[in-house]
This record gives sequence, structure tokens and C-alpha cells, in this order.
Amino acid sequence: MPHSVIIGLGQTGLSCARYLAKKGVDFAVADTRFKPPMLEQLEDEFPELEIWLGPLDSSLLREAQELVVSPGVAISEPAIAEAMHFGVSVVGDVELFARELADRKRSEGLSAPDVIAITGSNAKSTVTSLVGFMAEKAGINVGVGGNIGLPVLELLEQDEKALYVLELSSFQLETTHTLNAKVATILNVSPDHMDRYPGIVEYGLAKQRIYVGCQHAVVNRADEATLPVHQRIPNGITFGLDCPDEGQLGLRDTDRGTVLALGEEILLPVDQMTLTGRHGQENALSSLALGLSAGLPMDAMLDALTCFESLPHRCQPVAEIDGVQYINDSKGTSVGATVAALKGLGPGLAIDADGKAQGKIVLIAGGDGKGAVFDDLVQPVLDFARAVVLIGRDGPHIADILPDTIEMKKAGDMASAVKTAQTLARPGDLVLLSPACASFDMFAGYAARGHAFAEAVKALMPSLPNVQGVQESTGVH
Ligand code: UMA
Ligand code: ADP
Repeated sequence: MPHSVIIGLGQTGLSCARYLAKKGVDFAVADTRFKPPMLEQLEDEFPELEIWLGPLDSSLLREAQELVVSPGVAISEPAIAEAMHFGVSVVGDVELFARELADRKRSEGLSAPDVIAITGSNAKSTVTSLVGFMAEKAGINVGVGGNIGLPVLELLEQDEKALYVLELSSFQLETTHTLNAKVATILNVSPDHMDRYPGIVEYGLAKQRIYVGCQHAVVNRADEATLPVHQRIPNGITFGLDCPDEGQLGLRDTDRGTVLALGEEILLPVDQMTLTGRHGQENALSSLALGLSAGLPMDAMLDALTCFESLPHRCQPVAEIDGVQYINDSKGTSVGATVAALKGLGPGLAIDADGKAQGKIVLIAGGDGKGAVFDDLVQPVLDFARAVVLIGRDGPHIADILPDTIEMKKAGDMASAVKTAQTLARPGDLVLLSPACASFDMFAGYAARGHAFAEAVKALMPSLPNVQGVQESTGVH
């Protein structure tokens, strides 16, 4: 019987197989699918390997000493739960990574690399890449990976790093036991993946595991669910959009306009940052809190904020046509993300002489809701939207919860959604694709959905030379 069984043969499973092989651990691989994505590659690299495909085999799992479970597989799967019941250890790739660093710390002491660990329902990828960029600006050899797209064990294949910045999902944290990060944060908690968890409590508790053994916890003052529940906060720096107390990060209104501030100290006017909107300011503040806790120099961090290139498909401007802006927020795959996009972008639209908003948002939303309840969309839609165009499987569920006072139209595909939005929008408005849903009912992933939006916008104005976001990354969601 093999010592370890890797469950899942996607990116994570392949990285675990390579890692265990290097370590000389005897392992088998199992995947519930008959044609998992990395099968051919695994067979090429490990021709002798025992590979089990199809429904998980309880006896294989029960007799192993350790299961290395990929994030796409829930540990509540009956065969895994049964193995746990019989005392089999269950870990994921992030735990293997953490053990490796702990071994290095024991042998190398202080020179071993530190970890900044980032989770949250939204803004993880933005904050992870921004903190990575801040570290680069400070001249630190940094590795950035995790849920953002590069399995953590692949980071160990790169040259020696001084710091790792990891984006971790609740799925990855379920199987992580000894992370012991230097700095850890839950950026925010709002319902997501409700098709995988019994409720928000269990989802939030999975995220809480990020704080296990950390030296500094960074928390969001506006979101109690980000506070560590089981540990006391050691030297925690908080962030929020309100005026900060001494030693905390927040916003201040000054004669230079709104500024990022550390206590009373003015750090940077927000209009000098590349990130826009209220949520962009929040992401800058959380990144500063993380960097400060990890000991990054303030100058380098502020410099990074003035030239950080936002990630594609996150509130990304695509074009302006007839006075209407078109914004691609295809990565808005949960209700919380779309609420943040509406609240982040809505207040910045044109204001008339009486101080009333002139510009409004025409929202394109809908898709695979992952079991979400959409009620939290109602107020921001009432506050900032002129109309909503509904797409995808759960578009009708969003229509059900919105009041009749909001104009709503249905569209069968992205091209007609964008055309419909164009007819609804007035000069000064913003057409926002922020679906509050995953994309799999209509697209291969959020990036494909964002590209379809950008193409549809381009089609409104065929002579437009460069429409952003038409050819970019291939992220899925
Ligand atoms: N699957 C099966 N049977 C199996 C194994 C997997 O049906 O036996 C399915 C899963 O249900 C899932 C898909 O295969 O639909 C991929 O699962 P996986 O665990 O093999 O995924 P990887 O290719 O290893 O990619 C994972 C993360 N995927 C998931 O958590 C689903 C990637 O995050 C991450 O970038 C990668 O590891 C590197 O760390 C993606 C994601 O959607 C982008 N994450 C979710 C999110 O951000 O909301 C959590
Ligand atoms: P994640 O990796 O957690 O999905 P991203 O950085 O990819 O996060 O951003 C996803 C979406 O979350 C964005 O498209 C935007 O709509 C929304 N968002 C960005 N910043 C915030 C924030 N501070 N709070 C809530 N939602 C946000």
C-alpha cells in the first residue's frame, strides 16, 4: 500500500506528485474523473505510477497513511471522511509547502523565507499581486502563488526566495494545519461557494485557519468576520476606509483631498494611485497593512501604489463610446464582489449641480450563482443602477429579488447583453459587467466571459483601434 494518496489530478495534483517523488515518498494518485486534465503528463513523467480513476475507492484511502487532497475535492466526500475517521492524515499542497518551510527554518534559522498569507471572499488576487509588487519594489526576491494560479509547491522549484506571498482559498485552507505565516489576513467574508459549504459560518471557519500560528494578523475594521476567533491578535494592524487610530491604516480627508493614512501620518493622496474606486482604496490599505507587518519599507510600498497595473477582468476599463464607459469586472463572481464594484464605482459618476448623481450604472449580471442568495444586491442596485441586464442560468433568480422599479432586460448571450445595455445607457453612465456569478454555465471561465464582453463592446464600435481585455489571461472561475 502506498504511503500517500494524492486526490485530484489537476494543477495541484501534478505539483504534489512531483514534490512527493522528489522527496522519495511512495504514492498513488486518484481522481473521480475518468479523464482528469493532467493525466497524460503524469503518465509521461511517472510511467510506473498507480493511478485510480472514477469514484474514490474507500479501501485505497483507508489504508494510506496520508491523503493529499486537491482544493477542488471536498474533504467531506464520504470516502475521505471515512479515511479521516480511521485516523488517516488529510493534508493539501499548502500544508506540504508549510512543512517544507518549517524544515528549512529548523535548519537555516532566521534566513529561511517568510510567508504572507492572504484569503478573503474578494480582492485576494489583487492584494496578493500588489503585495508581491511592493516586495519587488523593495528589492526583495519574492515568490507569488497559490489560488492566484501557480500551485505553491511549484514556487519551490524556482530560485531561492526571501519571501512568499500566497493567495489561499477556503478550499486550500481546509487541508492546511501548520501554516505559521509571518503575516496572515482574511480581507473580507461574504457568501461564496455556498454549493460546497453548509453555510457562511462553516465557510468563514475554513478561512479562519489562515491565522493558525501566525505572528501578525491583519484585520478589516469593517468586517468582524475577519477577526481571529480562536487566537488573540498578535500585534495586528487593522485597515478600513474610516479615519485611522494611531498605528492603523485608513483614509483621511485633507486639503490635499482624500489620503491614505497611517494614524495621523499622511501617506499618499488617493488620486496618485493607479487603483480606482473605494474598493481600490481598501485594497491599497490592506496591502500596506500586510507589507508593514512584514517589515517592507514604506517608500517602496507607496511607489508601488503609484504604478501598479490592475489585473485584467477586475473593474477593467474597456472603452468609452458615446460618453458611456464600458467596464469589465468579469471576476466579480460573487455577490460581495459585485456589491463592492457597484459601491466602488457608483459614487464616482457625474454629479449634477444639486449634488445628485447624474451618471448611473447599467449592470450586466447573472451566470452560475454557486448556490448564492442575491438579496445583498438590492440596495446597491437601487442606489447606483439605472437598469440591469440579466444573463445566464441564475439571471432569473436575480430578477426575482430586484424591485419592479428597476428596469430589467434579459439577454441570451453576451453580444445581445452588451447591445441591450447600450440602448439603456445615457451619456455619463457606465456599463458594468459584474455578474455576481461564476461563468461556467456559458463560458470556459471568467476570462473567456471578460473577453466576450470586450469583443461585444468592440463590435459596437468596429473602428475602435485598441480595445483592452480582448486578449488576456486564461483564468477560470
Ligand atoms: N475535480 C473532480 N474530481 C477530482 C478532482 C477535481 O471532479 O478528483 C474537479 C473539481 O471539482 C474542480 C476541478 O476538478 O471543479 C479542478 O479541481 P482541482 O482541485 O484539480 O484544481 P487545480 O487545477 O488543482 O486548481 C486549484 C484551484 N482550483 C480550485 O480550487 C477548484 C485553482 O483555483 C488554483 O489556482 C490552483 O489550484 C493552484 O493553487 C481556481 C479557483 O477557481 C482559480 N479557485 C476558487 C476561487 O478562487 O474561488 C477556490
Ligand atoms: P479574488 O481573487 O478574491 O476573487 P480579485 O482581486 O480577483 O479577488 O477581485 C475579484 C472581484 O472582487 C473584483 O472583480 C471586484 O469586483 C471585487 N473586489 C475588488 N476589491 C474588493 C474589495 N476590497 N472588497 C470586495 N470586493 C472587491
